[in-house]
Amino acid sequence: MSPLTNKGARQTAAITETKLKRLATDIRKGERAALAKGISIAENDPAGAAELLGLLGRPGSAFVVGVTGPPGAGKSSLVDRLIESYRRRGLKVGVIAVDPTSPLTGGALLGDRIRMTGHTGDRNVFIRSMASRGWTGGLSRATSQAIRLMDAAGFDLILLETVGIGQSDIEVVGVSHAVIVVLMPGLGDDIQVSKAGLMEVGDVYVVNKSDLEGADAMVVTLLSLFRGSTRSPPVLKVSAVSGAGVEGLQGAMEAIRSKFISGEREMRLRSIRGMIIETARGAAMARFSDISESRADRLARQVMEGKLSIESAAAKLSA
Ligand SMILES: Nc1nc2c(ncn2[C@@H]2O[C@H](COP(=O)(O)OP(=O)(O)OP(=O)(O)O)[C@@H](O)[C@H]2O)c(=O)[nH]1
Ligand SMILES: [Mg+2]
Repeated sequence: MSPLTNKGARQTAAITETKLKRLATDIRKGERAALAKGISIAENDPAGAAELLGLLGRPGSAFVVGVTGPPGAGKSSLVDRLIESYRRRGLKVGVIAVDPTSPLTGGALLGDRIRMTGHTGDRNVFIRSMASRGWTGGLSRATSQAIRLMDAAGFDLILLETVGIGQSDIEVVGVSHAVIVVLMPGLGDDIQVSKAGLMEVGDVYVVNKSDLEGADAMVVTLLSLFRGSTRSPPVLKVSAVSGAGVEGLQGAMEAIRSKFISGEREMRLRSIRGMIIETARGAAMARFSDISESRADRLARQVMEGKLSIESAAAKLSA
């Protein structure tokens, strides 16, 4: 049974309904400790999270921006810059940094924390790292729920950083209203960029590290890629380190945000659609992880003995 509908398990779980109600009230008041607790529930107790979100009701008005791109492109540094400029405009900013567990990007957790510590004393900035634990389905659901919790807590803008290495990492940003794809000079040929699906998801493309050689060439590569497509998203050159071009990026994002504020249906629908998909994906993955190893062993023996095909065994296992 899906953990999202497992009411029986709820009754025996640690968090009582009274506590969840109090938590929902505190989250709506914007209390940080309550929000942190709510996100932990989203990470560890899918049924509790579903109940909590049910208590919180209709979504608020947070504008959700996904920030994705290859490891080390400068996403966290740029997020840090964006926090600064949105704070100057008086917005309450939430950040979810998804920490990949891939050995390729090991140490990202520490990196994210270090690069965003400038805001630790600011009550209007809430930064949360979520470990992917190599389990994308669960991550998708928890991420999507964390966004809704921050939204309920009154954040105006939520930045969601994910590493765009694989399709599933990129799909996580499908819950956003707008997506910034962060690239950098010398990333290699266009095929590499388009293969990861990054060329489809971005509303704004950033060539970060413009202080380094090769930024112009990267911009030219991107523009030429879009010439063959039906879209022509902005391609901006930025240096998160020097701050050059950050205002331009901010301007491009504000143009998108003002469409969102004026009630652009498509953008809202896209995010809700993404959240439904990610939550369903999470539930499916959770169901899958319940699959018993011993059943798989039994099925393997039947396949070996020629009694069953791999396909029918897989169908039986996932039934
Ligand atoms: N020269 C230069 N270096 C930069 C710039 N922006 C970021 N960096 C450096 O690039 C490295 C990676 O930056 P991060 O912001 O951690 O990149 P990231 O994309 O968040 O990395 P992961 O989360 O690990 O994928 C750090 O050493 C930064 O200091 C830039 O504009 N110019
Ligand atoms: Mg990062």
